[in-house]
Amino acid sequence: MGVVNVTPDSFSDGGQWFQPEDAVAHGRVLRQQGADVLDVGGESTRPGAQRPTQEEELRRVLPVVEALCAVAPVSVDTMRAAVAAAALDAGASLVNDVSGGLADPEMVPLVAERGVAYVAMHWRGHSARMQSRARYDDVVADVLRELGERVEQLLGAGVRPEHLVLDPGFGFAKTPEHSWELLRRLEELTALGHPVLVGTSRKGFLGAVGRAAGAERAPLERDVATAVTTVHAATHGAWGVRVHDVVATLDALDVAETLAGGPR
Ligand code: PMM
Repeated sequence: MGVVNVTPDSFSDGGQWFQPEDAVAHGRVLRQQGADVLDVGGESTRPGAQRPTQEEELRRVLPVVEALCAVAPVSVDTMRAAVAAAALDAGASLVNDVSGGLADPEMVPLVAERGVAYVAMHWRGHSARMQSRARYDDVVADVLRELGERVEQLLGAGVRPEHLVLDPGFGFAKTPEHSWELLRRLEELTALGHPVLVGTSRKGFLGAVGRAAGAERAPLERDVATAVTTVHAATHGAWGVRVHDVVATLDALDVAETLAGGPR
């Protein structure tokens, strides 16, 4: 899944693709590079971010979704049911909701009614205050339990089990140590019986590795570390990865597959 952020302030690529024409051009490049799905989002979820209005979010994502649907399957990265509905009307085929249906009570009924694929991410509140909620007894067990509650609500509302994808939400109400632990024990997350999406790309916990340990590597310099986590995800049960650098991702996966004796 290639990331297309139509935002002025995303931590990972803030502002680079804020103009619709730049976002569309970027999406086309990611598709040519091999992305299976393009994930279009208009709200930055970095810690402390302020939310755009619904009108502003629609203004950002709709033209980009419309244009990119012609070149690839598109998912819309939104917590708002009205934005998801408009994107589905414009041709999107998947809803990626970082709140797992908790931010907008209309989201779960919408997804059930439309019968579309839905990514439910583990979430404990909007970005402005999420890091104060990074408290767990056992992060993997707690995330599994809370995602299980989301699954129950979604299935109860009529979402078909085969349409559900789960995501542990790396960096969302998680300290770096929580994210590392979730990644280490990724296979436990498949216990709920749904495909698992992994979104580690350029996240903060990858900013303090190698010679940057103790310092902070800039988000754009985290693609090598991301590629390593991608190979780990692919070999530990993940269904998909949400990434900014599609070339590095596919190269890393190709190397891992070849080393494991797969086809060349
Ligand atoms: N992370 C971000 C945005 N959307 N969606 C899912 N399903 N999983 C994630 O981990 C996730 C997401 C924030 O990262 P960005 O600013 O690079 O888009």
